[in-house]
Amino acid sequence: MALSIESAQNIFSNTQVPSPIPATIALFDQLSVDDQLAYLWYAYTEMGKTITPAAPGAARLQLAEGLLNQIKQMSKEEQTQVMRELANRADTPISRSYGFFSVNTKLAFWYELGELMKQGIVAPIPSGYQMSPGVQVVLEATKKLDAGQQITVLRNTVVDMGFDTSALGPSSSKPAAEPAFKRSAPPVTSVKIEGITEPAVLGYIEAMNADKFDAAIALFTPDGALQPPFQKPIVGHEAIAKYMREEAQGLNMMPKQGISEVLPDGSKQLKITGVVQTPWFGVTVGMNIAWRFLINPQGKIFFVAIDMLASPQELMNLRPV
Ligand code: 45D
Repeated sequence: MALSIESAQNIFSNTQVPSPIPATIALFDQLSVDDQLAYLWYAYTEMGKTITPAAPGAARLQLAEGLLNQIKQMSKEEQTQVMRELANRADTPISRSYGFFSVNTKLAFWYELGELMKQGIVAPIPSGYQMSPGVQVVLEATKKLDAGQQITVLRNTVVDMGFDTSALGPSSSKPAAEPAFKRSAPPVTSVKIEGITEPAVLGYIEAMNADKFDAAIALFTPDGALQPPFQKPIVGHEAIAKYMREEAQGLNMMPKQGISEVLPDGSKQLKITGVVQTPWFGVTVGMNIAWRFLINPQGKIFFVAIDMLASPQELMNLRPV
């Protein structure tokens, strides 16, 4: 029987527990635009007391410089208006430009805007703003999340902002090459995962920990797919490679343990849990995640899903099927 992505998505479905991350984002989505901006400001500054993102490098900031310079020159009212348009995903020139940014450029843009707000150059919160009770509800929900989940909520809200350019096709201007993140620690070279000996899996982690995306891609079948957290599968070598260059650079992957089962057709399904660190926060934030692999009888990766775990208890949730 040929493998299908639809069936691969369901491997180990009995170990999937609803994540509090989409639930928190759903609460956020119900807020008015001004409340959303206020929530992000309070959540970000509150979080900043314990963890702060690393400053984006000059090369990455340069990609957002045009928009940032325009915003710096605006009046406080105009600045607030631009932020509202971004949060509203409005179809305006600035919101379109932002929509073409890569995930990391979007984060760098807001990082810098946050700095300008702290310096009083950009208005943090609309003048005359009155906080609605809903903001407090989302802030309380956010406090209950662990740090890895909190930064995921922030990241996903930022990624969703700006005009949705996906229907417009690629930007007319050439996409900017994605600057590399500096690695905080030397990559782990020999990967050991309790309960796992599958070469494709060990090779995948080893390659990813060295940003060797071509080596990682070579482990996939040509029709293979990678499903990032809360997203649809990305199918085929070219699409996966593009995604990895944009979003998987500088990650530290520390798988701990896993289970592996051979299926009647000779393919294998494996579930591995562990911790991933993003270059934005380095060793200060660990994200508890699971990888669910489907390996074909020839030892190639047909499918891998990356899931954010609902709680640290899920690190041990490695039941078969
Ligand atoms: O609106 O095996 C202000 C894959 C107020 C690859 C603000 C992976 C106003 C394959 C404060 C200014 C990648 C899938 C906003 C594995 C306002 C693979 C600013 C997994 C917005 C394992 C807010 C990788 C700011 C994972 C500046 C799970 C917010 C990676 C900044 C996860 C937030 C990475 C930042 C995460 C968040 C990174 C920098 C969750 C970064 C989060």
